[in-house]
Amino acid sequence: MTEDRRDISEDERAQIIDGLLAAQAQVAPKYFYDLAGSRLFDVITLLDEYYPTVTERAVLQRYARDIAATFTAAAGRCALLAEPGAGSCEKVRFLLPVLTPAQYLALDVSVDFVALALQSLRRDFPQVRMTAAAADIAQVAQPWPLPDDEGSRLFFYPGSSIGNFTPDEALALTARIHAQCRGQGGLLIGVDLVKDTAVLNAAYNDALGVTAAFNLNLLRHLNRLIGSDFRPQQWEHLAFYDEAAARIEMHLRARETVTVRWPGEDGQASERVFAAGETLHTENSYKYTSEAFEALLANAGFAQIHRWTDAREYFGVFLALA
Ligand code: AVJ
Repeated sequence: MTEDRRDISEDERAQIIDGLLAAQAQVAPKYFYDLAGSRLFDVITLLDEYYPTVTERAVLQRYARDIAATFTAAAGRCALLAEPGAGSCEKVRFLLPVLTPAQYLALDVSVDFVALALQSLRRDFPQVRMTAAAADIAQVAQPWPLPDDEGSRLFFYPGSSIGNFTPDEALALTARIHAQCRGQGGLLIGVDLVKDTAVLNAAYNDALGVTAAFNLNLLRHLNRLIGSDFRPQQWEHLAFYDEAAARIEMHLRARETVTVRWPGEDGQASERVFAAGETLHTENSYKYTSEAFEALLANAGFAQIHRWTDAREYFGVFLALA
């Protein structure tokens, strides 16, 4: 792929600018993922310090058969396997051979990227009908583009992407998924678990500085999206675990006084001054205890919850049945 431009709507532009002007400046973590950002995230998943991806993969690989059998026993044959934020569609490869759904639907903000991934997935699993559709599941007002299928649905949400939502938002999202199960089927979701603070801090402060580059790359993406003039060298990566909130916070901290400008419309602010040390909050990554996440799923309406983890209990894979 040579192009990584995604035009944003007036709404999204206004949201970004509101965030830059807020007392605690902030930007939504979805803007990490331009082409360079997606590549940098792929490198993060290969780092020694970043345990979530390898750990989840190991759990899925080891227990896929068990997970599929548990689902099928409760819900019958899977008619639709739907994956929000499917991206490269790599993790679903563990499920497809054992779950054998009639249909696989990959949802993502970037359909082009997913459509490409589906090409090779189709070759490996020709018996499954596969479609890609555009959806930003963070937009609560937008309906998901689900087919008018019948039978049981399994929603697959791996990668602990749920950690980017606040616990209240996570509850609303899983309740919405529960409703979309229509009383049968379920949700298979990967969640990063609370653990030793040093392990968590290391995962977001890697020795090679890849996470720092990933964080800083956001500024270049913003420059392209809204025409701002952020200079990455004026900012530094900051990531820390807040035990009370059970979340990693990522920020970009101004190394000096920084004035950021962007083309404004009449009467609207078109710059923000950051004092030295002031930050732009770029991400929250919530961690859960198994008990807390099971309680959240139960509150979302799910009747039965199963859990698989690694030996260190670093990462949880939860199957919540409607
Ligand atoms: C893709 C949201 C699961 O929170 O660990 C990795 C993103 N940020 N390193 C995470 C991320 C910094 C990641 N998620």
